[in-house]
Amino acid sequence: MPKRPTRLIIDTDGGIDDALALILALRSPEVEVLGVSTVSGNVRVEQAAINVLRVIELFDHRDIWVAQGLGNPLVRDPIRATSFHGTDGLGDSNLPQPRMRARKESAIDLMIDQLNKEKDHGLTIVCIGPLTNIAAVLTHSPDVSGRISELLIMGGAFGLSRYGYGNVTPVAEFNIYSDPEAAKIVLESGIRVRAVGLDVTSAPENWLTPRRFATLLGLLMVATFLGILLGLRTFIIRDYGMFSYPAAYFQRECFWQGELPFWNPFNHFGLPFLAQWNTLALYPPALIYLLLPLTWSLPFFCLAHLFWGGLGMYFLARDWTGHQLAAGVAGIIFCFNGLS
Ligand SMILES: [Ca+2]
Repeated sequence: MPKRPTRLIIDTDGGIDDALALILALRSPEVEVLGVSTVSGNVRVEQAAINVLRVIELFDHRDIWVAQGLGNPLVRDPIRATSFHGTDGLGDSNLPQPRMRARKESAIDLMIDQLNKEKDHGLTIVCIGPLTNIAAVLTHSPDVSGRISELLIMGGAFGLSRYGYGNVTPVAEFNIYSDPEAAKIVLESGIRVRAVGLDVTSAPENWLTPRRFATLLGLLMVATFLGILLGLRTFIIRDYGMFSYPAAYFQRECFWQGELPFWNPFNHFGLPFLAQWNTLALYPPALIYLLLPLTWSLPFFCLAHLFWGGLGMYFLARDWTGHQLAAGVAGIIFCFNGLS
């Protein structure tokens, strides 16, 4: 007999990742979404409801109830993440405004009603925003906690993996940081909680395997440097021909006249990014172009510099991904990026 889909309520603060989670749940045969409650967090609670309705209408799931929960954390002032999620919370995606409306009842009451109806199997509640709403449910109606079969939380940073550090402060993750008092109520309530923290959600192997990473970088290289790979273009155009040669010439002359040109604006022709070349005179291998004829010492210096940079990127990427191929592609890309 096919397994009965897990019935769940999603509690969300309306950000981009929340929309993706909602879409995944709507499209998954393993779960049945009964309702979506919104909470203050990434965006205001009203905007979160609008965002949920936009997604639900897009996927034609008008049977699911949507209701607003609490508009502020239990004790503190809200913090938002619109700089990350866009002013509308959905990356300013311009999805059409919804025709459906959120339910008039509070999401807290609807969740309590829904849980009271679930005498046999219990419901799973998935919280992907701050835990304000669920804390309010447990405070107003503690007896419903027995009808929550599982509470799944996307939140926290538990230091269990090398990625388990905070994204608001070094130790605090956004959802927990937004309403720590609510988190305390929920985590101490005794209900079965499974928390998926940044330890898991930030670990690159969970979203991009080294093989996919290498494939993406490889495709990027082909797309970006097609002309160079086909021999139709040379890469030594801008940095070498237009900027670095005159800058190096200027540096070399200064050097031989006993001056280090760090603050001399003539050395970067009024182009602030070229100021980086100033400090190159301090880089030990730079001695080669300061001491020897520029026509061959500067290209040699540039290529060696990129080679060492690429090698550094290789070791860094190998350390990050533990994957030789991905690290090799990253190293080559780094060199190409510097060459262009
Ligand atoms: Ca969220």
